[in-house]
Amino acid sequence: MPEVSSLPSIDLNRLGGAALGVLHANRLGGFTRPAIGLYPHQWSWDSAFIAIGLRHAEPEAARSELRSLVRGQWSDGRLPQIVYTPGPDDRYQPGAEFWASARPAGAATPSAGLIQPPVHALAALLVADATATANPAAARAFERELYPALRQWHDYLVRDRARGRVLAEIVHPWESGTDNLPLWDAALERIPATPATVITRPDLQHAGLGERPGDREYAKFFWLAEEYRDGACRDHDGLSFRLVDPLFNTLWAVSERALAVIAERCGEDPRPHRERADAIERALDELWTGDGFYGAFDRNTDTLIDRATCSGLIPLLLSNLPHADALRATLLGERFLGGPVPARLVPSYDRTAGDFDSAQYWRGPAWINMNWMLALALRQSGDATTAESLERAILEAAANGDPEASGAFPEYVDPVTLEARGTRRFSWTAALTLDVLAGGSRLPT
Ligand code: 2M8
Repeated sequence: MPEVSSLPSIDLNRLGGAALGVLHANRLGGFTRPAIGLYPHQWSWDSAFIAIGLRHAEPEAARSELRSLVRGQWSDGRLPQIVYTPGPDDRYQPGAEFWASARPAGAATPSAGLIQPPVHALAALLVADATATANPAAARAFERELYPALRQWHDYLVRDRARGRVLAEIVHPWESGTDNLPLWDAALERIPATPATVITRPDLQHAGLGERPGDREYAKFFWLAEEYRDGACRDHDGLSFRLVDPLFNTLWAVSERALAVIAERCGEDPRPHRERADAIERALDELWTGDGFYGAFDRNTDTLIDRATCSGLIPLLLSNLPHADALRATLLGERFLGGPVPARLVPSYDRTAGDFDSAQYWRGPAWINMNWMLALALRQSGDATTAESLERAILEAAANGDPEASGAFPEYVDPVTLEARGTRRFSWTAALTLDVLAGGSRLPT
């Protein structure tokens, strides 16, 4: 946790209170919307980060966040990208009706057919541990309740997304969580920008076009979503977008380790989870570019995409990583934190690239979840100084001058000036602020 004295301009108690206030305001029944207006439903990996932060202040709400997501689980085990809650604030596109034809018959909850990075088992373990301090029985009951769902979720990844290989593929940029990251550009080049859906872009009422994906990218996103939906959301080698994402697979390995701990506590066999984590960690080497960062592998063209992005730094979370020193050097170097004008937070994309844009969504700005993960990784690998400076910048970015003002808890920020971008009062920014204020998290080994 950053030294209080080193943050003279921020009242940390006020910041914590305001962060919790944002989460309360964004809560809808048993879950938390990422942001009122722009994201009015439950998002999969957002809820995991939200639960991680909430666990310090309200462990019961953190448990409910994950339970609520699991209620949307499909019969094949997938945890959907979005669990929809139709209501007055539901102008999000694509909405529940977009996916209706592909949803399994009898599904209780409207949801999307896509998925998001599997960070849920890690969240479940952290939430259970936080619960155990005050209420060990509730913690064990929660683990027993969630274990089967989380196991089925990971089994889906093995069966349908790895399909005989070790690493899982994503079939849509939305599944990466980093929608328009430059890692996806080459694959998107081949995708038609001619979806059948009429796209209305309600998102642009909440953030300017200069800070959101472009219309052409949106058209391709919809074309790909339609292709997947119209094939009943079945996974196969004929899909037009099949990428192996370093972020997605790293979080899967971390989550398998967390699930091993949960399995053991539930009297189940932890070994399959550890073996999978080991195998994923070894296979990640296929994504090493040799240039100081991990890339993404395109399974349709058999090529390694070697753009330097925040996702390619996330394997730092793994212990015993063969390229840890080179990866840390890249993180500290001119592409990310270093350079003539040092950045306060790790940008989403290589600052030396000609098309870097400090305001454009996942093509330059710094995101709090990425920086939170990298701070955690750095602390675990012994670089407490950089970890602390990232955490300090996370708090400053979250407060954005005044934690109770409308500019606070931005979705993303300029990596150098920390100026707010995207929507405000964004839930995972608030939740991970609470985690930093509480001293941070540790990963299972
Ligand atoms: C963003 O993605 C959604 C689609 O899932 C969108 O742009 O409409 C991403 O930042 C993603 O990571 C996040 O989960 C979602 C909700 O916060 O918003």
